[in-house]
Amino acid sequence: MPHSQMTITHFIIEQQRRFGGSGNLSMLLNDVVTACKMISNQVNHGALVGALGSLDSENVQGETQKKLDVLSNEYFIDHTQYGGHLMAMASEEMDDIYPIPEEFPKGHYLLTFDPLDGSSNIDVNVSVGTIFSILRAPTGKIGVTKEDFLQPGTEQVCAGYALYGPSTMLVLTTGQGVFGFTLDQNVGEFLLTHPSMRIPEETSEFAINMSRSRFWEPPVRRYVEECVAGKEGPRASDFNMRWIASMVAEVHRILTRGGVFMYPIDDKIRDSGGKLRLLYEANPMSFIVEQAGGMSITGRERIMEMKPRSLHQRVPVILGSRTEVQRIADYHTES
Ligand code: P6P
Repeated sequence: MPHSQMTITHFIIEQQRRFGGSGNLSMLLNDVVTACKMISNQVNHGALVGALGSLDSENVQGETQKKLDVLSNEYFIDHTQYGGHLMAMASEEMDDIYPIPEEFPKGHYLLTFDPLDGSSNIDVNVSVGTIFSILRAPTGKIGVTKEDFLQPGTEQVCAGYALYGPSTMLVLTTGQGVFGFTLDQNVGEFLLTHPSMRIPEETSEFAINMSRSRFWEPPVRRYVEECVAGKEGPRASDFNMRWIASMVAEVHRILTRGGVFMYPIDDKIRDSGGKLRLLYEANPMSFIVEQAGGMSITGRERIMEMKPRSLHQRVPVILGSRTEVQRIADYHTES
């Protein structure tokens, strides 16, 4: 079957046959894909289904929850808890882990996810996304605890995101490259449209929230100022800037045309460790970026090698085109 018409279901089964596997991961992934389709449907209907706006509740991050945040979280639970492939899941929207209920069979995996990342954009109709990561569940023990989720990013079995933009796309890796699928709304299937995505090593585009510049550490300030100085500056080249305030959209742009995304540590968020969460934002995106030939660091270390200390731990994130991220790492070392 020509690649352009290969469904994600067909692709997942092919990957399973090529790299071995019992089929549990394939079936779990298919359940995740269904959850993303359900979220896409809600997001695409926006105000038509009364799902926009905020609730008067806050999530564990202390952020006001959007109706779609809660709905998306419920879709993930409803479509993945019954299949028998998971022992538990963890979400940005839930304080504690969610062990699979007694009435359902248990499986070999743990699932972490941010069901609707960038949801502050939802009411202004700007792209948002879902991020997910699959880890191996512990063996040889009864039950599952938070500690079982605290695995370094290098232990991830699979990572992916759905981007609800002009088209809905799903991008994933199982450690053998990065593959992109576009949702054919008429068929209701994701079709393989971007086999083997690679991040260009060089770039002239950076993404950072410039309104925080007064809080930045010297290496970040130096890097951004040199980019802004353009042809007349030390880089002797002009740079472009983007900031969508939706990590999934930023990462997808970088996967497509290169770039650097930075949410570094700064004086204002130093006490909380950063802005983005390690388990269900930084680690899955780092797995994808590294598999596409890019680099993902905190500024001082490789994100995927960090040993998580807590379920909702926040970390600084600097990721994207290898040459530029390496330059930023060098500036941190020099300072
Ligand atoms: P700021 C969205 O809330 C998010 O977690 C990421 O998707 C995004 O990159 C970042 O925060 C935006 O942060 O401070 O610009 O609103």
